[in-house]
Amino acid sequence: MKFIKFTIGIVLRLIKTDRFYINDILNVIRGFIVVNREMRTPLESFHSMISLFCQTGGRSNQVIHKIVTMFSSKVKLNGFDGIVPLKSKMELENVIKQLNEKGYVVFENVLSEEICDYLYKFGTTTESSARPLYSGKGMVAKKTIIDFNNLIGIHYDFDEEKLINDPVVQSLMVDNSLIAIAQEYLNCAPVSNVTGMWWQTDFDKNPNDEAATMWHFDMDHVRWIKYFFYITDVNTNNGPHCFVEGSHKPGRIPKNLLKRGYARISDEEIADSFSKDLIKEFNGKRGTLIIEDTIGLHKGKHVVDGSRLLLQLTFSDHLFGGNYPERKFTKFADSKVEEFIHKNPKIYKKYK
Ligand SMILES: O=C(O)CCC(=O)C(=O)O
Ligand SMILES: [Fe+2]
Repeated sequence: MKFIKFTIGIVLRLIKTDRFYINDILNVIRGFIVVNREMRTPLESFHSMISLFCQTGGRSNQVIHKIVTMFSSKVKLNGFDGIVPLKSKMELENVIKQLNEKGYVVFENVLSEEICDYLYKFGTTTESSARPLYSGKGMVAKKTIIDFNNLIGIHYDFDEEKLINDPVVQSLMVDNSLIAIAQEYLNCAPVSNVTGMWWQTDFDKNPNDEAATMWHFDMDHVRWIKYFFYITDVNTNNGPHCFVEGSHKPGRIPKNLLKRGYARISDEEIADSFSKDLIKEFNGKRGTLIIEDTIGLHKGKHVVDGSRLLLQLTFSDHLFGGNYPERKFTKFADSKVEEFIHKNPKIYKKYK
């Protein structure tokens, strides 16, 4: 009942305020029809979701998400044993509580030394795309194995298809604890979405908006959660991930920042808008996991000395959102992973 009242309130507000809203709402509805049929979101629908977000201070995503959860029941999991040390249901609930309140939770030593070594080796021996951000947009990324003595970009991106077919990354993608947290936080079946791993380097001395080294909120899906794993030790100089505590909640991002739309925001603007104690910088050893709702304001701090390797997994509430290239599992880590993926098409529907 509370939800129905809340939804009607929001819808009335949207309709009352501006005719433009109605177009956006219709575009989003059309987008859901198309994405359910074709696994592809029309660009106007995606833009309308972002526009509604900015105009309603994030409340529109809450409403759309509530509706999504009505059509996507949780999956049945075999407990929540996994890489995140959750000993009881209460510990799981505490993680969700902190995510709801603060927008992030940090766990140290989540990845073992062996896994960190393995992923570091992957990161130093596999080709990645070095984006030549320094010379402007439109330049083509160069495929290369990173050479720390001869850097050619501040951001080296690994191929997603390669990552999802790597046995270690795949085992994380099916990890019970990660899926349980995503499912409880999103309150629906979590959909495995963008997986990424990249180097951030000190190649360029200035913060760069394309490399996510400036403050921003993500808006690729309706609701989602991201897992950031540090694969190298991270200190204040080599690109710690940063987040504004509580900024994931509707209404918390100031209107003057939202008015600019889906744009990058400077340190000064953040300092002017939020008290110092809310601006978090996560320094941590390799193996650290940051779980975060990146609908809130965040950035990877600009690297001034050294480099950082980070692995990221995303779970969203729906495929509605930005369109990404099709991905395919071409091999499986082992028969258990394969069975889990096949038994849970709701989670892995993005993949062929
Ligand atoms: O590099 C980082 O720490 C932030 C990356 C980011 O903004 C994202 O993955 O959404
Ligand atoms: Fe981001």
